[in-house]
Amino acid sequence: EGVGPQEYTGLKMELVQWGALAAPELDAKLQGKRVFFIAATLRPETMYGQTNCYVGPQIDYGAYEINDTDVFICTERAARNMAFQGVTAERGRVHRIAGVKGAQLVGTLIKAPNGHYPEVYVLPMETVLATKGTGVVTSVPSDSPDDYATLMDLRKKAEYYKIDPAWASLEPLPVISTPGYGDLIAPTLVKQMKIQSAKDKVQLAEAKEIAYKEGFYSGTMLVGNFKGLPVQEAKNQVRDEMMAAGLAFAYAE
Ligand code: A2H
Repeated sequence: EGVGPQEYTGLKMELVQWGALAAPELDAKLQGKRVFFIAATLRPETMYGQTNCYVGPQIDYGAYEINDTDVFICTERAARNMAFQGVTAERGRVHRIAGVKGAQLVGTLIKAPNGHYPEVYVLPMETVLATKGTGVVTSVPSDSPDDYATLMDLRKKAEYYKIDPAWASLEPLPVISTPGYGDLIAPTLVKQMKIQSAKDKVQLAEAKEIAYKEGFYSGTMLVGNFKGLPVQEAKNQVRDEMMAAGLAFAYAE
């Protein structure tokens, strides 16, 4: 972060089935549309390892009409940015079909593009910022310490977080190997640094920094079409491949 725009990959996670708290209202309002949750990521090469997706339970989201067929679920802020980045049919125009709180989206089943697990559930994450990206964060617990710590919290206290334990049951998968931290860098760091929960902000920030640098500079792909390649080479190739397949698009802010 700092100078210049941040280049995200906007991942199109297609709706499979609304959770009980969003259906039947959204079902009715979005009938006949293709609906996508849009996750903003800086690590497109890790998408093979998605196990779930996160939204902020207190955050306001909307269903935005993008063109004749497609509707995106994200924050209003992100929808406006996209409308000026050539994502919408009509430049600058944002039409909100429905509003929805993050908490209502929890339990929704969506597709995970490029994921080994083809479908994943939407789960709550308290630390999602409404002011960054799309407000939707796809979860890769193998490579993101934040994603892993939150997943462990959710598993420990499923009832408190009002989730079905089955929604958080997919296991982290090896995606990238690094010399210093093996095949599952995020779980390894969380254990080594004795991080207890997603509330351990200072240690998690440090773990995030290590995982990002180590993964980028020393990581090797373990899966996918660029298996065996250094992450530094694979990253943009995976991104280009996903964009060409219509699974993702460029999103900057
Ligand atoms: B990353 P930066 Cl595997 N609130 O994607 C909190 N976090 C958000 C967010 C928001 N509104 N929007 C995006 N993010 C997350 C993958 C990943 C990410 C891995 C490892 C590290 C990592 C899978 N989650 O990010 O502050 C998204 O998670 C660590 C840098 O704009 C996005 O990339 O630099 C990243 O944070 C963007 O963070």
